[in-house]
Amino acid sequence: MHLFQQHAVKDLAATSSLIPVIDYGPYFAGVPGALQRLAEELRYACETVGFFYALNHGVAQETIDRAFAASRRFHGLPLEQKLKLRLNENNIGYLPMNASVQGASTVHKATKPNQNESFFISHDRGVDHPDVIAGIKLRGRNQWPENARGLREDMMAYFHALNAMCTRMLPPFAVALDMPEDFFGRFFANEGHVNLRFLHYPPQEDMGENTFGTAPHTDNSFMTALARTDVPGLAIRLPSGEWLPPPIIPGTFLINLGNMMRRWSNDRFLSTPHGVFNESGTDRYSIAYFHSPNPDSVIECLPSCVSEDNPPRYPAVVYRELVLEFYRKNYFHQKGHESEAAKQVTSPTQVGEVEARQRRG
Ligand SMILES: O=C(O)CCC(=O)C(=O)O
Ligand SMILES: [Fe+2]
Repeated sequence: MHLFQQHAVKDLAATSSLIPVIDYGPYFAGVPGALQRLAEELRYACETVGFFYALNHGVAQETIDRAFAASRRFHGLPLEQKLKLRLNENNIGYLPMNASVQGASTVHKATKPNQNESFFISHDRGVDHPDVIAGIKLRGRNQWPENARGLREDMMAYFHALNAMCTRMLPPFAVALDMPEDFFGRFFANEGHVNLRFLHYPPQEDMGENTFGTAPHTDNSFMTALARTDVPGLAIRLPSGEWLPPPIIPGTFLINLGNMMRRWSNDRFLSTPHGVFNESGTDRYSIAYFHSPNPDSVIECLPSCVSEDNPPRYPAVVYRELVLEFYRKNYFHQKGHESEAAKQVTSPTQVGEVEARQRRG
């Protein structure tokens, strides 16, 4: 029995309703008073569970469908072609199976590599982008497969739609934290640190209790917007310690807060643990969009979240440092990565072997 089963919620229907459905429609339409009402609902969701469903988010279903189709096309490419795009030092490109571990996570001690393959993209910078020319860390270029018609367009259309959605969602978060509504915007100026991750979980072969599609973790982002299909696998850890598989609600994104929101809010907002175990017997696809501040941002606990009795729990820090530390702990290819899980995967061919086994299955 794996962790999500051992500590499963007892009453699924009752606990599922703990994750609020938040309607962004009135706020996006500019209805007077909607920002304040939305901020109150958000505050409650962020303080009690750290996950919520966003309804009337403004992203066209067709854009989402095309992104899933593009992801399937990408993951259907021959492994050799995908391996040419292997994740680089900025964590952009293709992450094969067995090449990451939730090493930064304090939620659960992961000892086995993650059983998912992923394709990561960010802002589609050209060769002449000043940050590319200057070789600034975390400000590089995307890696695209050759001869994959329409893939770049469909993935970038989704990227831009989600970037616009999350940008519009910043003011209610600021108001929920008793800050001026334009507070967060400046930290996302000049291209925030944004990662779009197309995940594929082949049917999990190893059902061992410590083998996960994605081991339990918290995100390092400010916020994450997750798109899923109806194949289950995701579980989130409620403050009670019980694990809940959040139901799919059509027409919504499942949004969670990451460690940056927790840090900024001095632990007032939750960065809730979650993970994936794909026991569906079929392929699972999901798309995680991580919205985070510009890497140069200095993150310092908000004045509205500290007081004499509640001093800052975190020192001010440049966001880039936190990202690089997170990457080092989680990804085998990063310089300085050391984990027991990485030692189990000794040769690059093993990646291919696992892949071939899954294809057969
Ligand atoms: O695949 C999912 O449903 C969740 C993925 C996730 O948590 C992540 O990539 O951080
Ligand atoms: Fe996550």
